[in-house]
Order: sequence, then structure tokens, then C-alpha cells
Amino acid sequence: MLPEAEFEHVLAKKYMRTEIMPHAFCPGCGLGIIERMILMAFEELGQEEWDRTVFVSGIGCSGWTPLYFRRDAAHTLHGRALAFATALKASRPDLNVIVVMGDGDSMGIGGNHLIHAARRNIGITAIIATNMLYSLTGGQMSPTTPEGAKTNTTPYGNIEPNFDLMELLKAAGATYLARWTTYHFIQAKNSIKKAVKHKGFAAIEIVFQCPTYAGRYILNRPDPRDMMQWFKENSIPLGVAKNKSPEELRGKIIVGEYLHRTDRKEYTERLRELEERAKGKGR
Ligand SMILES: Cc1ncc(C[n+]2csc(CCOP(=O)(O)OP(=O)(O)O)c2C)c(N)n1
Ligand code: SF4
Repeated sequence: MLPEAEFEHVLAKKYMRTEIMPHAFCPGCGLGIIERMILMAFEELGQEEWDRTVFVSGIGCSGWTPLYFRRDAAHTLHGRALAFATALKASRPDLNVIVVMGDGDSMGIGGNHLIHAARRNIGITAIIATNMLYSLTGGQMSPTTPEGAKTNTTPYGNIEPNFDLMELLKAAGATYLARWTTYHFIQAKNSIKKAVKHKGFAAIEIVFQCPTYAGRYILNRPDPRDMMQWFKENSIPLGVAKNKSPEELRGKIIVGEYLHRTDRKEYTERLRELEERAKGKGR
């Protein structure tokens, strides 16, 4: 077993484009923790899985997450990462296609692609990095901004209710769903491993600290350590939440593995079957 500092070094050398470091994230940003969750998941999944993995991302701070990995990655358009990933998976079903998106990218402008990826049950892993607002553009409200929260565009408090991604995707037809925060490192890493091996549309929401905007505007905690502490104190495991009233759950982050279904066929398998049927008809 390597000492922790040496292990970090080996992990970075093995998987990251250290030649373009340091990265662009602000000090204390939780996106670095999400990068490490992904790399640890692949360290445990093994080289073979890593070798057939391709990343796709949209635009936003979160969209930069996989671009530091020594792996092919497509940095696409804001809201269109899943459209690109759908075409990639349909043409190369043998690849692990992993999409990293922000909450605005995935649920705002890209919301329709998200719903339809779940409806099709296409074998893509979506890692949705939620920081409760748009960060890259300066802290505007997003579909996950809590009601009442102050952001750059809601200085008097947000009047819109926020999306519950897990409920939205459960209804749309996703077959693996989990939500964690950057405080839940091991659980999130394990969910990423499961999602990569899962046949069907898998989404993992990871609530992370953006000290620069969400820390200052929403939580009034600009120190990333205080934000992590807040995640710890305000997360409720799914099993416990089931026995709580909506009032008791207001403002809480319900974490856990929400869904793991195996009763729906994956989309590209159905696509191959369709191709075989079409060939049989001599077309
Ligand atoms: C079509 C289009 N509309 C708007 C933008 C401007 N824009 C870039 S990133 C972004 C939002 C980023 O928020 P989110 O997706 O939550 O990611 P974060 O930066 O918070 O990680 C917006 C509106 C754009 N690049 N393209
Ligand atoms: S603005 Fe927020 S999300 Fe973007 S890099 Fe800085 S801390 Fe991270």
C-alpha cells in the first residue's frame, strides 16, 4: 500500500494531463473531488474499462472536469452533451460513454435531451455536478437553485421551485439513479463504478461546493470546508427520509441509491435487433 501523498501522485500521473496543470478551477472547488471520485472508480474498475471509456461534456465549470483526464473527451455545446453522447453510443455501443454536466447544462438548456436519454434507456453514464446555480457565467439561478435563495439574478430571493432530478429521471425511465454530495466520497465513487457497469441510462447527481458563487450567495459560507460541513449536516439518507414529513425535509439533500432496475432493455441493443430485422427483410 502506497503512502497517501505518493498514491495521489501516482493517480495523477497515471490518469491526468499533468502537463496542463494547474487546472482552471477556483481554490477549494468541489469539481476536483468529483475528478478524484471518477479516477478512483476507474482505478478499481481496472485498465480494461478505462481503455474503452470516452468522456463527453457540455459548457460550464463542470464541463471542464473530464478534460484533464488522459482519455478522449469531447467538449461540446452548452446543453448538447447528451445529444452528442447519444450518437456516439449508438455508433460505438462497445464504449463506456460518460457525460459530465452541470445542473444548468443538464436540467436547464439540456433538459429535453436528459429526459429523452432516460426515456430511451440508452447506456450512458451521466454525472451531474450540481452547485445550485450557473457558475461559469457568474452565479445566476439554475433549475436547482433552492426556493428563496439569493443569486446574481434573484437578489430578492428565488420564487421558482427547484427540480428534483431523481424524481424527474425516475418518471422519465432511467434505470440507475443515485444522489450524493462531495462529502460522500466513497458512496459516490461506488455509484460511479455501478453506473459504468450498468446496462441502461444511469445518472448520478453529485452536489458539490462552489465557494466562489454558491458559497457566498446561497449558503453564506464562502469557505469550502464550511460548505462540506453543511453538506454533512444537511444530508439525509433516503431510508431515513422516507419517514419524514415534507416540512422536515425542506432544505435537506436526500442522498442514496434511488433506483437500480434491470427490467428495461438498453437502447443500443434494441437498435442492433432492429438492424438485424431490417436486414432479414432484404433492405
Ligand atoms: C447556447 C448557450 N447558451 C448560453 C451559454 C452561456 N453559458 C455558458 S456556461 C452556462 C451555465 C453554466 O452553468 P452550469 O451548467 O450549471 O455549470 P457550472 O458552471 O455551474 O458548473 C451558460 C448559461 C452558452 N455557452 N451557450
Ligand atoms: S466558479 Fe465555482 S464551480 Fe466554477 S471553478 Fe470556481 S468554485 Fe468551481
